[in-house]
Amino acid sequence: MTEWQKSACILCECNCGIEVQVEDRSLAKIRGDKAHPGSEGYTCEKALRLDHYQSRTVRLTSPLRRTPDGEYEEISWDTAIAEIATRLTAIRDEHGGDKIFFYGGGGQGNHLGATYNKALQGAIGARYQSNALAQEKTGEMYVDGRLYGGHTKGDFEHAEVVVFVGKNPWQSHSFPRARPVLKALAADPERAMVVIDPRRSESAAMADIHLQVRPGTDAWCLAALGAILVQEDLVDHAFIDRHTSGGETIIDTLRAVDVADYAARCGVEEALLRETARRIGAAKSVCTYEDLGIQQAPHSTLSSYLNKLLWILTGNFAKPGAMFLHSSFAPLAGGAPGSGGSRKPKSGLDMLVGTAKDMVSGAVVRLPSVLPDALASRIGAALSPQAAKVARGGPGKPGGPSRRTPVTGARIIAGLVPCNSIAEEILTDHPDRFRAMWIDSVNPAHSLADSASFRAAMRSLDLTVVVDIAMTETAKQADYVLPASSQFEKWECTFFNVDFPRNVFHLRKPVMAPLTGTLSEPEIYARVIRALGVVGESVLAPLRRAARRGRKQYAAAFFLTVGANPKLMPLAPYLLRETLGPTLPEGAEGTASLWGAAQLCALANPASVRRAGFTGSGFEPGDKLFDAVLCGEGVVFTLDDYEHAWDYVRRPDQRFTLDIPELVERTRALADEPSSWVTEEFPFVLSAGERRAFTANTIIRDPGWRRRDRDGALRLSPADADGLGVTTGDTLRVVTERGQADAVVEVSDTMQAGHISLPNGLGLDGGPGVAPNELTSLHHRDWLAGTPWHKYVPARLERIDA
Ligand SMILES: Nc1nc2c(c(=O)[nH]1)N[C@H]1C(S)=C(S)[C@@H](COP(=O)(O)OP(=O)(O)OC[C@H]3O[C@@H](n4cnc5c(=O)[nH]c(N)nc54)[C@H](O)[C@@H]3O)O[C@H]1N2
Ligand SMILES: Nc1nc2c(c(=O)[nH]1)N[C@H]1C(S)=C(S)[C@@H](COP(=O)(O)OP(=O)(O)OC[C@H]3O[C@@H](n4cnc5c(=O)[nH]c(N)nc54)[C@H](O)[C@@H]3O)O[C@H]1N2
Ligand code: SF4
Ligand SMILES: [Mo]
Repeated sequence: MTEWQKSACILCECNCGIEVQVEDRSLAKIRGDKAHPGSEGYTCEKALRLDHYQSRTVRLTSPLRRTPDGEYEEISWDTAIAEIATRLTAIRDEHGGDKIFFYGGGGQGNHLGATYNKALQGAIGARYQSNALAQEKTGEMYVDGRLYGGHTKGDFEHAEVVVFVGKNPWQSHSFPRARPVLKALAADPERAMVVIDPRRSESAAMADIHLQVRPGTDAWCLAALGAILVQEDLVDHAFIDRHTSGGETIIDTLRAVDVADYAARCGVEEALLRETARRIGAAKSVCTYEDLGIQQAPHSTLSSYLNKLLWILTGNFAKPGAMFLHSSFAPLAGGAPGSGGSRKPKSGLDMLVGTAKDMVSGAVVRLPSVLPDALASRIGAALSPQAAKVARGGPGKPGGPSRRTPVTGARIIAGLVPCNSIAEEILTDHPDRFRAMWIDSVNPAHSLADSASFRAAMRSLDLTVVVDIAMTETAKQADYVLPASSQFEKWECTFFNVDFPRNVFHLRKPVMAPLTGTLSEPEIYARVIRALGVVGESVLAPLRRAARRGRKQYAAAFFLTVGANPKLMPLAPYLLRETLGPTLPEGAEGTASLWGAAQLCALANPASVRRAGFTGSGFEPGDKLFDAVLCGEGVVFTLDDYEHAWDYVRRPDQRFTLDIPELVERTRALADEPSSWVTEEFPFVLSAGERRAFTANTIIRDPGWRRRDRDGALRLSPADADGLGVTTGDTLRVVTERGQADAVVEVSDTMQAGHISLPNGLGLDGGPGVAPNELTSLHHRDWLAGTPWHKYVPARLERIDA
């Protein structure tokens, strides 16, 4: 009998807990894990086909080096690491470490390696990075940062009214046990589900109210809903007075909106908009979920703002069924959400160093005798001036510092370069252009707008390194390809921990040995950083000795070492891997960075972590939390009550800051702006990249995994099909300003005339379907966040026989 081993699904950010039986390196049996505190046994149909990822993927088994004739040759790990380290060093010395750009670092299921990716950035002096969040979520992050300084989510399970904006949770999930929660919502006559989507998606088909907007017009729809709330006085004035500031200008702006005109602009009956706003205004609890339908469409950031105003104006926060801010185990992006109250860490480490310093100055622990004198004296110096201050960075500047990219001056949000700007920052002879790119756990030559430009950008760089399990579209452009162990062959986790009042973190154990020739990311990064030779034995040896004496000694030694030498801070995960790692179970060395994350989490959310059962003083709660997650099961790491959501607001006055001048101004301007961007040449709106039953970005490359829609059909309305004289099964050519592709047609009455849709993640290795970003352009992007208009690509359709 093979045993059931615990793991998680890696196909979307829900990371549902699963149990698997392994036979012959295959995931022979898979079932939902009933004991998992987040998913409680639930999975969708995709998880049951994860073996297509594990054993039906053509895996990389050796580091590869590109030869001058464009082929790839196998080289040893030692050669690969040595050559890459030499070339990174040379580029840093000639152009500066900030010219080495980092893209990715983790996917839907794997963020452990990202901690070490960050350490490599620190080791080489990189300053610019990005990942997929900067082509979907940075607009929302900008608004969140300005409003309250954290990430919000909704209590869908208990809400009376749920509003999905450009979100199809039946297929894309994004919250625990999505389908049972949606079914319960739909079945209950006392509750209501509202879906805003130009398409009658699976979720829209179950909804009580479907606002079938014209594509790209959500800003008008949401502004009209807000306007009705204001004009019909459905606003929760007590909430606005008590919990917000600066609301007057946006409320006045909404009062002036011509609802009838905006209804006409977005193509929804005014009466239906009024019914919707009244339902929202009357409900005991409302929560919303916005996703790609607005985040990858025109006015994306503005729509995020207007969407959030709906639940803010009606006081739907910090109560059952409403919106909440939440803790996080570790931040997902720079300056990201998730620490309680005013104790906003400048960076995680600053804060922990502060605690170590507080502990030492408060004589809670004594300076470890194992530290050499020289180090001890530097610590002494570091201790004196601002010991306590470091621990409390105070409330964040709204929206974070306004950093810009070096060549095009694009706005950097949450530390991420906008994805559509990356190729532009490279394909130039500007002296500040990037010279090298490190790419891990992502497939940007497939997933970023305008694939042709991204390929050209990769080829023009002095060095590109790709870390992946497979020879992807991106790997095929790289100078070096490094083979990673799969997510079932190593310790893994994600930082998609966004729940409340119970938040769950799941560190997974490997369920089988690594495939021969592959390495885990923590090991790959440790080897590269070692080869760079940036940290000497004089730092590492004392920490190793401290680790052998126990966690308390180690904690003090570690944080004081880092505190005394701030240059080591960015390397902290590496230091942990090299010094605490050896004391962990064999093969688990790479989990050492999570000890640091657990410490930060415990320190940032002291009461919530204590309520979750991790008690004690100083570094004890963090230690206990780390030991708990090492068991390999989902762990509730923070426990709150609904009103504690206020503790996560990062404002000195704990109020929401409603006035975001540039967005208020643009809200006002909507009255006179165009609400359609198609042309005579490209009259259709193509949504390039819909989530369907069997899509999962490009995580599973074997087309055989799709039970339905194998070819990834081009969906279009019966009216358009008639107009073109095509029927299901025919092939049409989709032409955009950037490219063209042939696609198999599916006539579908879920589509409105003029709107066509292709799925995401197809067209791999010459297999079935269209690679959507062969059709998208860089300049179609949000005016504020630079996020792409993947859902709004002007296109035309041509008959192939014509
Ligand atoms: N099955 C599956 N699930 C996934 C993924 C996957 O690849 N496959 N990927 C995961 C990831 S990375 C993400 S980010 C999420 C994304 O999850 P979603 O955002 O739910 O996914 P999409 O299907 O891309 O887009 C949602 C809806 O936006 C609608 N839409 C298109 N244009 C507009 C518009 O102008 N306005 C409005 N209001 N709606 C519009 C589409 O019709 C679609 O129904 O899904 C996650 N879950
Ligand atoms: N046109 C269009 N473009 C889109 C979208 C859209 O809707 N339309 N959606 C966008 C969205 S929301 C997202 S999130 C992105 C997703 O796009 P990307 O962020 O590029 O991510 P994936 O396509 O999921 O690629 C994941 C990669 O990780 C690799 N991998 C799997 N396991 C491991 C591992 O353990 N280690 C390593 N090193 N690699 C591993 C896989 O082989 C794969 O190459 O696409 C975006 N692009
Ligand atoms: S694809 Fe997402 S919702 Fe489905 S089982 Fe996997 S993690 Fe859960
Ligand atoms: Mo995504």
